[in-house]
Amino acid sequence: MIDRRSFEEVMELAIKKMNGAGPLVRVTMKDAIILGDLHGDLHTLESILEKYGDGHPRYVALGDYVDRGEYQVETLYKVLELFVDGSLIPLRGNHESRLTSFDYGFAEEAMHYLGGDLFNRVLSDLFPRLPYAAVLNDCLFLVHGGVPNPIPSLADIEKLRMGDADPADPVAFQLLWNDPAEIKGYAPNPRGPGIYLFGSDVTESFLKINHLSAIVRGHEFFAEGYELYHDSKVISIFTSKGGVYRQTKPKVLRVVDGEAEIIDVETSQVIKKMALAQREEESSQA
Ligand SMILES: [Mn+2]
Repeated sequence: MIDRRSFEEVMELAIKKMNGAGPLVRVTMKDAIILGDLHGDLHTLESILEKYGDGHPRYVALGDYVDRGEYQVETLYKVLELFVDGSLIPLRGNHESRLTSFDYGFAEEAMHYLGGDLFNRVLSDLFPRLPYAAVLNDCLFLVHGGVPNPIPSLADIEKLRMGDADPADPVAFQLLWNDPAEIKGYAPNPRGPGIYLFGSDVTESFLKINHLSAIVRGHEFFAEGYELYHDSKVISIFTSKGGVYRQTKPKVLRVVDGEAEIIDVETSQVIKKMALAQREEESSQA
């Protein structure tokens, strides 16, 4: 188990590094590995690191590091350590918030291993500094949940206020909480008030106005570790077999050479390969 002082040290370094960074990260990576929800599954994270090594940067993680799994504090610690050394960009998930921490296990584990003061700093100083979304290679939109209602531009997302312990702005909140569905427009999401399901036309418009080719997100559990929505324009990735997710086959998404590959973490098998349309080329040909 990590001692409090080591955790505090890494957290302080991470907070310092996040200071002044905005809600939207723009990043270019030649060979990127994208991780879905980890939920305290340290073993899966470690096996990914073993297989794909480090790089600067190499990984983007879509949030939900804590709650539900067996090693929440250690998983968060590892994520922060990778962020500090420059190999991983951590986004914020809906579980990086006090709205969830007290109901799904993180509060209990963190109070036990870190103590109340440090746990409170995680909630008030660390989680609120995590970015809401990233754009990878000017092509992919990476986010924990999905497209908010009404459809925002990237400029709208860049203007979101950072530092909310619980994202109060409806756009920020929905980026972390919304889910895709095979519908048109928006529908109320059974997850709760202020949360929406977004349809294929929403995805199309969002990608079009922002000149992007696909959305990669986490937030939903699938036993196979992934799901494709909206004609594969929304790729949902799940990377945990911690706690209640024991039966999952965790996946990562590798983005390399203009292709996105869904890879099974345990077998290293490429399950699906998708060409990433270059929006700019398309429009210049039109
Ligand atoms: Mn989630």
